[in-house]
Amino acid sequence: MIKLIKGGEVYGPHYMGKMNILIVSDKIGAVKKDLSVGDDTLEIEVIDAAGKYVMPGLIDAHVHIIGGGGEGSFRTRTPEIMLSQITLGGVTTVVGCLGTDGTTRDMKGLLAKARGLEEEGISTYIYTGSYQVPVKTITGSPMDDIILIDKIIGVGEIAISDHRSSQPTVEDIAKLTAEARVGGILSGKAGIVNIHMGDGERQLDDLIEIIENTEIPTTQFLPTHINRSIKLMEKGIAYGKMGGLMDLTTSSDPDFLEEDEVKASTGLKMALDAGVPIEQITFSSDGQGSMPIFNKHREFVGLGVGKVSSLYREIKDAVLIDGVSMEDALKVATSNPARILKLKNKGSIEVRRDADLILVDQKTLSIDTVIAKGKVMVQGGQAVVKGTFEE
Ligand code: FWO
Ligand code: ZN
Repeated sequence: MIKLIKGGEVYGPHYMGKMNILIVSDKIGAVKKDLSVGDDTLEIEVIDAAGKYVMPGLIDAHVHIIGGGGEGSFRTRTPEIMLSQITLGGVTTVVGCLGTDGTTRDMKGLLAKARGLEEEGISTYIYTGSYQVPVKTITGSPMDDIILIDKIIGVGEIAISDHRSSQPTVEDIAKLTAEARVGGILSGKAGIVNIHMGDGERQLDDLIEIIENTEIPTTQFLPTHINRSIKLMEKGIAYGKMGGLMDLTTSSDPDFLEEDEVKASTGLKMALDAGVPIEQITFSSDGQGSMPIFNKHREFVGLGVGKVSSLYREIKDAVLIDGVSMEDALKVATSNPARILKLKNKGSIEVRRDADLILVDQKTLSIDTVIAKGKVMVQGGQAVVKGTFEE
């Protein structure tokens, strides 16, 4: 019920120095240098954070929580995610989505899984839709889905510039984005449109055309997989410098690394060095999404599966390998997605925010403890809370 995290060095994600954190139920109750609780009859669980960094629990803004894939026919449909695959990666909030297959995977199943994961202890949201336009929804309208269904915060992942997209016109994209935007405005949500970027030549042109020719702001789009090729990474940086948001995918299966794919941690460094403001950059894992490889004739040749654990791995690599500051590396999966997706109680270590925290070893940066909504889910690097069917 009450926990005191003592002696940790806090990145909230801004560096706050040594602070003690009081957790009351599922919320952060206090963050203070010297924090002692007067009444010693109170049952307080003390967690020793000496030698640890304390950070906000990670937000993974693109996870195929009921599985995805199928691009190599039925046997390649990827498996649904289990709770500890999320928590062991330091992730305490996920946004679930559908992908290529919007037929055998549907919105009701996605919503049920999101509710299931919420019951198991983490925080979940979902995008309505899949790759396809018209958008496959629950109520029949993207706007109504966003207004009426609490967990739905936007539309996605809508595929463009990809041989698997439904080939939407610029007008199609503008109209669905207008629906998402007004749905968000009427429900206090982001109404974000998560755009799947393929490796086609048109790249971000459709989004740029909409931003230049309509009243829709750049912040309405969250284009992902920007680092899937060096060409798109460079275009993404130009898009970032005109104010666009850019989401880098952290899952890259070493066996199936596309020949010109840019590692997310490297892409982050490239974008920062090119002058893209850190606030416009996010990471997401594409967990349980398929990582299909097609040859130049667009024939399927192989398939990997995204992993949520890659999210923190790329944050760690950004710090240890690419020389990105800890604050900037953390922002891409904490305060930036929280702000962009309007997840009001998420993304930073502040009083009254949800008690989503991770403790990592200061020497190795490996994850030791994960707390979600005030409950210890991982301790000593082991999952102490498992999903319903995890042994
Ligand atoms: C990317 C999800 C892709 C699914 O282009 O979009 O296929 O439905 O599970 N994955 N299609 C992976 C690249 C970014 C490497 C998805 C996938
Ligand atoms: Zn995708």
